[in-house]
Amino acid sequence: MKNWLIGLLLLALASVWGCDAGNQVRVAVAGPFTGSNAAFGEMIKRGASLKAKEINDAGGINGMELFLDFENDTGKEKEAIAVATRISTNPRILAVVGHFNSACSLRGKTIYGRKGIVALSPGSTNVTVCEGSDWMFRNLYRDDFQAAFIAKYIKNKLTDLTSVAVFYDNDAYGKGLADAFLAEAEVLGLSIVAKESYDRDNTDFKAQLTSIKAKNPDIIFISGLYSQAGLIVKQARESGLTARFFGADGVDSPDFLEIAGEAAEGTLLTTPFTFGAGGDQALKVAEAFKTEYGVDPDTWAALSYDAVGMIAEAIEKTYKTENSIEDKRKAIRDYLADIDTPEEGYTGITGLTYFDINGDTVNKPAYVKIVKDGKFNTAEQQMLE
Ligand code: ABU
Repeated sequence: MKNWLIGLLLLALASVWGCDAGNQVRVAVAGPFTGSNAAFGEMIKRGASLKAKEINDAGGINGMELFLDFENDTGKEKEAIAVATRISTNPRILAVVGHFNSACSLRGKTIYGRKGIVALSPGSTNVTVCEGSDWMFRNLYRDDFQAAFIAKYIKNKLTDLTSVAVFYDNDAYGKGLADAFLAEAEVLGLSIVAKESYDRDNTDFKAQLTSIKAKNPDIIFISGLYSQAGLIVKQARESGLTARFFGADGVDSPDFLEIAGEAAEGTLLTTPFTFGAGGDQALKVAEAFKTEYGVDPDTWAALSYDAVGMIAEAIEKTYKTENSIEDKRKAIRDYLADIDTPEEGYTGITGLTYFDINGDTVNKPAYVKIVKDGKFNTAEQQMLE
């Protein structure tokens, strides 16, 4: 038989099985594996891989190997479109864990919806990521919740800091979070004395910091990602700014500490997860992660670990060899959409995940961390009630 004919036959079989010839089921993991937020991508890759390894060591999913296809969106919208197209047209891929950046998830949303494949994000927090699609899910809070939380924390827990500057990344995440923060700040009567923005590719923030310094804020809310936030706090201290810094989950990466150095001290930030709050199972996974990779896992490794676990459970419960790839993908979607009460929730190391009608997770709390002695610590004052 001619080679091209054999190839075509194999592709047709893969399309029916939703797996490759080696008794595998395939799930894509899409994230920024290179580029300016690659530290997130590395943790996502490791957390996802650890869960897949555990599943495979325990016999796989109904005897099939779980194979992860890592797809690098570089954290950029254009690349996310290419990645989403490649994934959704690959007849061997059953579902997606990703994307991480909200702007990338928003770009993938239409493509995944059109092709009927689930994307479960372990990191995108922009409010609109899941809205208007049956195929988008996430296992962490949204930015309307996160922004209101930060505004209330400043108002109620940092009572000696009364004037606030907002410095935001001009993308779907940074701007969306800053807008939601400003709306809540107005409700609470917080005094906003400055508002500045930057683009992701910036490395010099001195012009905006000079404007902010002129308004003499007590605290600066940075609504953006760790790589720029690290430079911002460093350059702020070099410019003589003495204000406290508050970041959100985009700052929650060990690389923030590396980039900012001593200037990071005292920075507060919100996060959807801390290993301290995760209980024994989370600590066991943290230990296994450190043994495997030689470093501690971060929040994104944990959420990715859980996202892979959730998708694997959905495959386990719904997979039928004889189904078409479209039906296999749809069955995964229907299974996840049915996880809509605490009783039906998926218990992972980051807590209980269940979805509302949009595919959003609404029950998970925010925690506050503070940088002390060059490390992230759980802040003494939390606001879990
Ligand atoms: N939520 C952390 C930053 C990633 C994003 O939502 O764009």
